[in-house]
Amino acid sequence: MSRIGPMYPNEKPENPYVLVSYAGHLLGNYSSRLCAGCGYGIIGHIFTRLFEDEKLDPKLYPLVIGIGCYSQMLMTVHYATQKVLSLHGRAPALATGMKMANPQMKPIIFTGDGDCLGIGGNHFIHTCRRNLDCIILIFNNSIYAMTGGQSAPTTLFGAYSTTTPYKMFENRSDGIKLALAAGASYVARTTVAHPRTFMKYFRKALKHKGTSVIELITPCVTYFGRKNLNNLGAEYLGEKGERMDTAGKMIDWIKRNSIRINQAEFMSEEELFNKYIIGEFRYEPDQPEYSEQYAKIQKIARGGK
Ligand SMILES: Cc1ncc(C[n+]2csc(CCOP(=O)(O)OP(=O)(O)O)c2C)c(N)n1
Ligand code: SF4
Repeated sequence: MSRIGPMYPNEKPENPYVLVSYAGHLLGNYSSRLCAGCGYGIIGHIFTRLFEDEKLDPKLYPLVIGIGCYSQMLMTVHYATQKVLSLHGRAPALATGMKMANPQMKPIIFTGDGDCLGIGGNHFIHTCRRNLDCIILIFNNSIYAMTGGQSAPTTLFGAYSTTTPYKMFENRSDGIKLALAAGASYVARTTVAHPRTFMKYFRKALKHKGTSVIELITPCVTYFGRKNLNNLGAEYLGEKGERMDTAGKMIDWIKRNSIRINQAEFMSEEELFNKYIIGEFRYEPDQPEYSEQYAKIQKIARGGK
């Protein structure tokens, strides 16, 4: 029988990645402290798979983790990963110090939309500006989840949250635009509904020398989904909505609101209102990288030695 659509290599029938997760290694089974249906479960699992398949050296690829619900991915990620938790929003600063102490390293930063674009916005900007060799994974669930669902700089216009009971009225921050303006050399956005795309971007970021920013749109069912309807942003058109109180409804909403970059070019601002543009926005592998430039300056300062 002929098959329509892309062909993928066969998946292994029994998933071997659970056993290399931290919880799997410890307990022999999957365990998580995340809510049922949280997108971080998907992300942690894909990351573990990438870590295992790419045979990453844990000492050269440390995880530098900010503060948020995603910090709980510690149980899901590969048991062998070297993990360091930073202060809220300060993971890029900590990663910069680690990279400069050992330039062979390529820190992988886990950060939330609130952590990265709110509290730690300044650290994010200057890491991108320096083009430090690291991977910044921004998990955007449109909310400050861990502290009870307050609105974040990324909260969509018209969304309900704990601190916007009469709807969000501020403009939202766009992490991709910020990364581009600040100077990161590889910038991409995808969602947990597109796991293969994430794997592709992550592998590209591993080979890239410079700051790679990958934003992942991910569902927080508990604080975002339960408070909002799936016609968010289309309410002004009078469409009836359904409460996004399950992972399925949220993932469906994320898919329907993700517009590929090449499609977005032909859409008006109104059509792109409250949408997520997904794809690769910049790939400049030849931009000078910070630790390499710093080494050259050190050599000059030491009289060429
Ligand atoms: C300097 C500082 N301010 C505030 C907090 C409280 N705080 C901890 S986690 C968090 C929200 C994190 O949100 P986000 O980064 O979006 O991650 P999520 O919980 O949504 O995964 C806040 C405000 C803190 N720990 N430190
Ligand atoms: S509150 Fe939201 S982000 Fe946090 S674990 Fe639950 S679903 Fe995930």
